[in-house]
Amino acid sequence: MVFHTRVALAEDYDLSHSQIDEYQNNGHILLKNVIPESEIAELRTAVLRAHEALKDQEEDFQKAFRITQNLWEINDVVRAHVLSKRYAGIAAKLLGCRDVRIYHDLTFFKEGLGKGKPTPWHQDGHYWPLNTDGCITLWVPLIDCPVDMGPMSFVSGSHLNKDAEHLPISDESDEYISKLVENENLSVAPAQHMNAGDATFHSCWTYHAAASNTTENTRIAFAIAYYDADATIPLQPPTNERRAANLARWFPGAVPGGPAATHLNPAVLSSRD
Ligand SMILES: O=C(O)CCC(=O)C(=O)O
Repeated sequence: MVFHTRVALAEDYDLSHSQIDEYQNNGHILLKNVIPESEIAELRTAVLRAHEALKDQEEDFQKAFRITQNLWEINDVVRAHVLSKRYAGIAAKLLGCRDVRIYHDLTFFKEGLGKGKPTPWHQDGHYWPLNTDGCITLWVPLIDCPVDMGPMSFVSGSHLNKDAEHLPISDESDEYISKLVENENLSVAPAQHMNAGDATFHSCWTYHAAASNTTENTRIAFAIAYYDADATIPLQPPTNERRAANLARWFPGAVPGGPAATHLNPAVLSSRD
């Protein structure tokens, strides 16, 4: 079974030049069938199991979603996906770098029946403690995700600024970005239906949000965050408490000015299988 998983996950994803341009211009893209269909059910089971095992570390973000992180450390199936050259190959091509490293993985459960509130507009860059803008997140629903389940919306081109860098995800970030969108007439790419296994990729600087989940089912989504494999740890101390916490958690032992490359951050494309 594990052998079968590795073969499917090693298959290259056929990414066109125009898709790479689209990502680089907009800071986000939706790609179909990123997870091979044959692998979705097994990954979903593994993610649910690993999430349960990490339940005592679950965090609830203002009722918008519940997360657990780094499932790949405790589950072999999740690890095979997180270290898959298929997904990392897409991330590296979109970023235009030779290889990517793992920042961390995470679940994003949004409750159904409207209990899962809207995800506020925010910029992930507030949280990333790295010396590079080459940061990208793959976000994939593990069940079909119609628009009323809360797939993400993005502001196209917003990855070219850091206007909301000072704000963590909150009502304040939502209000701040909503005003920017309105006042500057920014281009919002509305959420689109995603089948299980379709994935969005977004830059850590792209404004993004999601609506409430009004379906009967919990939205089960999984994400893998990658960055340019040659990134370093900034020389200056982290500029906010969340970056400081993430530096300690995801880069244990890394030193200011040194490579962002601890045992938790394998370079996926150059690793041996
Ligand atoms: O799942 C969500 O609603 C939000 C996800 C998100 O903010 C992210 O992947 O960066």
